[in-house]
Amino acid sequence: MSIPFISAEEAASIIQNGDNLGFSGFTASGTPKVVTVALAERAKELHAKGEPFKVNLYTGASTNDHVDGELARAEAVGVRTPYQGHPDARKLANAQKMNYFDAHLSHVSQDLRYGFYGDIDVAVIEATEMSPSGEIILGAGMGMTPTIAQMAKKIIIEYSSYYRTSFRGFHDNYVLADPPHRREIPIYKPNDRIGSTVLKIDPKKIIGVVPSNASESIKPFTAPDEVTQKIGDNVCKFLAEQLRLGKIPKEFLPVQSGVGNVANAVLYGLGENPEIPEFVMYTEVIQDAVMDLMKQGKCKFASTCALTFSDEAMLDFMDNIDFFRDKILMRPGEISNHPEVVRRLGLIAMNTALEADIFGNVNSTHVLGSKMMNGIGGSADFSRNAYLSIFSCPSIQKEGKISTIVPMVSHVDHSEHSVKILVTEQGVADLRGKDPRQRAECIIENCVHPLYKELMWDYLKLAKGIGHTPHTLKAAFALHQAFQETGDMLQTDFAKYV
Ligand code: 0RQ
Repeated sequence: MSIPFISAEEAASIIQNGDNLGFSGFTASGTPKVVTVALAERAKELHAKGEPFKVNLYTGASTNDHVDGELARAEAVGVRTPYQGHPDARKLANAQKMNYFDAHLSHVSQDLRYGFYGDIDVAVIEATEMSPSGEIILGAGMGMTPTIAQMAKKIIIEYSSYYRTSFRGFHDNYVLADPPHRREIPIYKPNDRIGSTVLKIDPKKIIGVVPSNASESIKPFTAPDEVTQKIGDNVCKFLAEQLRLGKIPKEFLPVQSGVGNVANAVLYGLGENPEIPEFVMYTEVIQDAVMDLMKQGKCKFASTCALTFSDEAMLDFMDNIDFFRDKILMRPGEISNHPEVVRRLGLIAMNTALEADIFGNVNSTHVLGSKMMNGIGGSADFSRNAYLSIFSCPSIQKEGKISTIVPMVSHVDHSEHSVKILVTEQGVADLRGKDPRQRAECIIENCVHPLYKELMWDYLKLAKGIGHTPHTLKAAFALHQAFQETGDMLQTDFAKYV
């Protein structure tokens, strides 16, 4: 059967108000780039005529300006899940103009298949190769694509000519059977392939193919500054020490790393530290640093859900694609982040906190308890199940007006039970085997910025002797309140609470 080429506008015209849409990709990589722009235009035209038009977006993780940016600016988003990182989408979520709910990335595919969120009316999937029988080679990110392709009633393919070399062989398409029929996931080493290189789609569901030539538009990360460099050094020194002590096996363990500048600095640090042996990764995103580490021979293999390379690094990747063919496997987020595999492989998981409290609870998502930043992403999929879970952040933000270490976090994403090691540029707090009071002393001593140390000790004195986890509730958010009232946490006055 022949599948017609259609324009982005024609594709957008089949999407109805209230539809549930599933998009390919993970982070910006592999997401649609042209149909969503036409859809945002359509929404604006309908809104101008006074007609309602909103769609519900189900994606692998964050997207790009072509998806979250365009549709947020058109105020055309109803429900949105699971992770977004675009300033315009964030604005909409915080203004309560879209129904954003945050979810663990490993959960969303199965929750969709369980029927928790209804049907997928239309899927938009980026392909780099395609056969008339519906066999697809995906692009630089997998996300939830195998599940949405299976569930969608109608499918639009964005056929990308941007990828000038074949991506065949990088993907591991696999959909889990659902309970009560699920079996173990047969991944025993990060490079075990369990699925198919091609995604098979029922061609009867494909309503058209839209040509696209857009890049992922990912900017390179800024080079590590003094603070991120110090955090990276602290993590690497700690891991080297754990190896020496035999608390990490001498072969080392697979590494998972979040996104951002700190994550990049840690990875470069691993590359430079002669005590860290060659390693492999089992992770959800790989960024530019991993490409460099592969070229140096330090990182031997990476299982990931996406290649979140800057445009510049992606061109380099395509020029050297044969070098990377046996070193990278892309899997659906449900598999790259699956707790079963994370626990079995024994990952060293490294993720980022917005704030942490002196007892080891971590907030990765909400500023001052209510303003959504990006979402939990895959951080909890990994940290709860890792061999060793490390959280890091700078000890202060906004020129010292914010301490990222506080008496009580204003929102909890990772509880004290999932956080084994906390790292700032000040040092490392090893929380393993410590009771809450001991954890508080360890964190204040090692991680809190000198500007805030005395305040933290004052809080602990105020709460002394109160129960197992010493808190005095009237003062637990004193730093946050001082920031809201004066714009500076250093204005906290615990004398008020005595
Ligand atoms: O503000 O943007 O105005 O400069 O927050 O902070 O230090 O630049 O950190 O970019 O690495 O992001 C947790 C958000 C960190 C990210 C988070 C302000 C700060 C700055 C950003 P500006 P930084 P990063 C893999 C795993 C959750 C998901 C996850 C994240 C801005 O890492 O989304 O880990 N993680 N997924 O000034 C007020 C505080 C603050 C604060 C920072 N305590 N209070 N503002 N800021 N701390 C990815 C996926 O799952 C796909």
